[in-house]
Amino acid sequence: MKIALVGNPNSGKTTLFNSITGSNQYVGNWPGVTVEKKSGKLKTDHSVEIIDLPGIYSLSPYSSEEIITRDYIVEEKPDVVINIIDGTNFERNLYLTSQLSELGVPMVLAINFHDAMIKDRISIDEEKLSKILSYPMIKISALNGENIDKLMDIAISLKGTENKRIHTFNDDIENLIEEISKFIDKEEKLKRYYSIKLIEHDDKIRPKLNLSSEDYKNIEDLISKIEKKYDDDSAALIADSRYNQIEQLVKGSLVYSNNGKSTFS
Ligand code: GDP
Ligand code: K
Ligand code: MG
Repeated sequence: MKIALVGNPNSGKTTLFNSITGSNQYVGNWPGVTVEKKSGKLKTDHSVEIIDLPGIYSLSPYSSEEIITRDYIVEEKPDVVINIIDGTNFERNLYLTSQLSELGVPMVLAINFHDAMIKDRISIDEEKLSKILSYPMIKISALNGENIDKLMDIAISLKGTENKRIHTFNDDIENLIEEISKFIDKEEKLKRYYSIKLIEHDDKIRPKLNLSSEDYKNIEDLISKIEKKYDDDSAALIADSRYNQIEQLVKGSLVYSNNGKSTFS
């Protein structure tokens, strides 16, 4: 099976990758670009391939790293994604998590830098969070190996499970996604992803869809209606909605404690 490591730059992907693959590594380049491609075999089970994907902040196509990562997940379909999160920058890292959850791949959230979180007295209410996020979640330290074996056990156990998405937009945008999905001839669980990409005016997605210029005109008409109603650009509507949800989520579940007592279990 294939497990892909996905996360923001400097969230600890390569540290984790090195720790779980040891010397069983292959380094190359992604086709057509000079971005490094790293894969390897899990030390404890050689039938598990690990892919260290380029670090990214979002799945919007601003860089070749972002395009490589999203194309890999959508087209190569790893069995499981480990989303590595820098626990000391939790809120910022969750933006990518929100986007990743649209890709239809089972996912576990590895909240890394647990050692640094303890030092900084940052506590995350996992129970509250996992109710809303509906993903398994585990605090790890890629640097000192804490909970790495448990993380890999969880990841392996997720193969073949249903992926749940995190985010629900307001009714107008959900209806828009639904309407645009009807134009998209892709497997059911990816229609939503492509539909959101079209709403974001992500042109890099166009070659992957078989849409006529008439389709595009109809889609654009649907998008314009919502843009007029909210007097905002459609990509901004999508991004703002994600940021707002994450802000609410973090408000109720992230605790910065400086009273000298750690609240970790
Ligand atoms: P990547 O960009 O996601 O591949 O991140 P790296 O694995 O290169 O890690 C970035 C930096 O964070 C390096 O200096 C690592 O040593 C450090 N790092 C990674 N994981 C941890 C951790 O769990 N705790 C601490 N304290 N540092 C870490
Ligand atoms: K790095
Ligand atoms: Mg790296």
